[in-house]
Amino acid sequence: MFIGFSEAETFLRNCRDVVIITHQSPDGDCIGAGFGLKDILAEIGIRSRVVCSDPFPTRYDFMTCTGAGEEFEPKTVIAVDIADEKLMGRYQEIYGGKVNLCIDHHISNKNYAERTLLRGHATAACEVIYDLAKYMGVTITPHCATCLYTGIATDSGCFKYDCTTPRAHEIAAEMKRCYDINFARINRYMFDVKSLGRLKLEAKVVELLEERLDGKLAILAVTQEMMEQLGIAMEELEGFAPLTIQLENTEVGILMREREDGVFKCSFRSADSINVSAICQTLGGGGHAKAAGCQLSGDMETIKDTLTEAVRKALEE
Ligand SMILES: [Mn+2]
Repeated sequence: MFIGFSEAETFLRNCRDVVIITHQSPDGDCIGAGFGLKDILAEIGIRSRVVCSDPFPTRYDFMTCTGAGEEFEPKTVIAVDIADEKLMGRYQEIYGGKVNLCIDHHISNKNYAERTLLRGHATAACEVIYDLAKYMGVTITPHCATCLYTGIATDSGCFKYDCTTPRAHEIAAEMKRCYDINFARINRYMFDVKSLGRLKLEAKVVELLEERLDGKLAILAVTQEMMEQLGIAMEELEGFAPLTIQLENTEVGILMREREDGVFKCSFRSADSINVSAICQTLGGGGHAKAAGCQLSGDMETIKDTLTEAVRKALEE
């Protein structure tokens, strides 16, 4: 059932002992939404704990520094930024079919929760949560503001992607006025700072950028073996996908990352008008029109051919 702010407020004010689930391969938005919501619940006297199937990458320490929360038997389950229960990873076994409230901004949301607060055109789950907190009149602490700002900044590619709403800019402006948030430091950490291994990997990976379909498709595939050779963790490849559409004339870019279990996580980016969410849906995935993903297992070259065929069809439409 889809609900509005009023029902979401009533629900939050009456819930207790909340577990907040963030999606696997956590990003700035789900971490910001999780820890921001934890602060908001604390303001209204409700304890909560943030969980994730994967560890939170260390570069998000400035958000996770408040701690995941104490141990308790949860009475309420809230999912943030999760369009599909599958994205809960190992927590799907525990909380699958038991999510009481989902707060999300993915138009592809599967409506799996008891109640879903969906703003399909919001930049980030953090934008929805900020507006909800404002609606509720809850005090937003500086840490909470930092979390929510980071989610909006990261999901909008630093206010660069099409998904960036006027509201996202307004929220950033409100935050600049009201809180002492170091936007420059956050964005430098989120977008510019890289390890030496990462810079070297970028150089190496650019060598591997492969043009297909007369240059309209660019594929970048990184195997586990390459990651091992460079001593780099899969999480450090976050943010690589946009690199694929820096190539001139490219319409669609795909970053393929091999997980430890051999499954390739494929992150699609659209340079302009091709809807990559629609392409990913034909491959069992989803996402946004300009940034989407799917997961495929099998031989790397076969997967590349499958992806190429799917993109070729989309280009012909
Ligand atoms: Mn998001």
